[in-house]
Amino acid sequence: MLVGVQLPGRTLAEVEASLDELEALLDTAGGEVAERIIQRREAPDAATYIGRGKVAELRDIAVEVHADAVVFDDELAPAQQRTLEEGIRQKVLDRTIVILDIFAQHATSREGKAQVELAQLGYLLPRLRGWGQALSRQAGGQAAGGVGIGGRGPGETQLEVDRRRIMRRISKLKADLKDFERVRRTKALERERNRVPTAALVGYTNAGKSSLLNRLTGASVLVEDRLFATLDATVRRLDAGDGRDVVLTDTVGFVRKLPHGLVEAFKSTLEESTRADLLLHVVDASHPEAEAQIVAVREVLEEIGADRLPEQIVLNKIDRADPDDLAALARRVENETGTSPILVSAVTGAGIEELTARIMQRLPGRRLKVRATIPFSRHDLVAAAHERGEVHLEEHSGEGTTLVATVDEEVAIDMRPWLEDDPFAVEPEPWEQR
Ligand SMILES: Nc1nc2c(ncn2[C@@H]2O[C@H](COP(=O)(O)OP(=O)(O)OP(=O)(O)O)[C@@H](O)[C@H]2O)c(=O)[nH]1
Ligand SMILES: [Mg+2]
Repeated sequence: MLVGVQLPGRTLAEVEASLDELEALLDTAGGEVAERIIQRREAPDAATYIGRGKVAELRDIAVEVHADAVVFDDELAPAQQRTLEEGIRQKVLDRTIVILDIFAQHATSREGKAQVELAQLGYLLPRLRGWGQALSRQAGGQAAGGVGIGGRGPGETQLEVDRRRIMRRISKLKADLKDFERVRRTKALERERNRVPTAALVGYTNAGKSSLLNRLTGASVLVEDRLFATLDATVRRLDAGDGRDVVLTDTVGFVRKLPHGLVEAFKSTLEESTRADLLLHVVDASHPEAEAQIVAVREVLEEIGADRLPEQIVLNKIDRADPDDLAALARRVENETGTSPILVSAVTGAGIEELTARIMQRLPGRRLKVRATIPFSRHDLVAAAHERGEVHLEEHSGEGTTLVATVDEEVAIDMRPWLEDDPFAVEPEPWEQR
């Protein structure tokens, strides 16, 4: 049974859309929805979130529809969850635990698993108190009755042991994640040194990021009509056919009310996108909530410090979007960002060439080390080397100007006829072998 609360400033449609999404999340996690309840409130109730009167009502409805869990659309405070569980006499869950559960099911890499476990333990720790307090309350009663011994009830002792064990585990996970991060940093530095421009696919979960990566690079990343199919970062080379070298990354999708603990835990994976030269913000243009999803994605980008990067909106799934809605969406995006969105379908391949062209157009070129003797008739290339590169050595002779320089790739391409060796030969990068 799903429960949403409509607070002032939120329309019923917004609450319904959020519950639709919670239903999709639940479906992905392996649950089935029997009933949904929406309660209007001026503010969440501190003790019960939905209000005391509503709790008894929920208990009756839960029995009636045979619900074995009641799922709230917002993260509940630990005390609220406990009070609700006592009042409804059913398992009480919230959006956060459902998302954590999906992440736990989908994590495959060691890093992904460690990240999810860290977020889960962070969620669990303040909620341990629940049964611990109930038990120590009993023991406390005994102690107050004059027994003296056992003032620390067994519940509390056990709770302390559990808590300490969890804290140790959290420290271990954090240390492990630091190691993973170091490896990731090294790889990123390597790319930086080689100046390979990178575009990162970002966007709402299920928008089609992995499908686009596959389309653009011939990769075979798992694509599924499930939320959070991708949890790990994948890096692939994009061949635009002009000899330039560009890298594309795919990573975990975002969702509204993404638990903060998860963002924290996944920070290093998510930061993969903050190092990109261009964000390809993929949007499911056939989704009725497309614009709200754009906003939600930007909120997470801001949280990870990626909101200042150049952004290219990619409206995907145009094969199943309503043409009028699509045109209106594209217009609004263009007005707001000042850049026209690219319209594509990862399934039919429509618009993919335009997308590749736009990526190449908006990415800075690679820099290459060149050695060449340029004839005087092409002195413009020497000037370009100064303007768009660094000249290490310049000598004039009867033949022309001999240069050793590090220049933008386009300049190197123009110099091709006079280059002494081939700076375009590219060794496969170690990170490509993943
Ligand atoms: N009709 C249509 N379906 C698409 C298109 N692109 C992707 N899909 C479908 O949308 C679903 C999600 O695609 P993914 O590529 O896994 O999406 P994602 O953004 O990587 O999702 P997560 O990794 O779960 O965040 C799959 O069922 C795809 O087949 C498209 O252009 N048209
Ligand atoms: Mg994916």
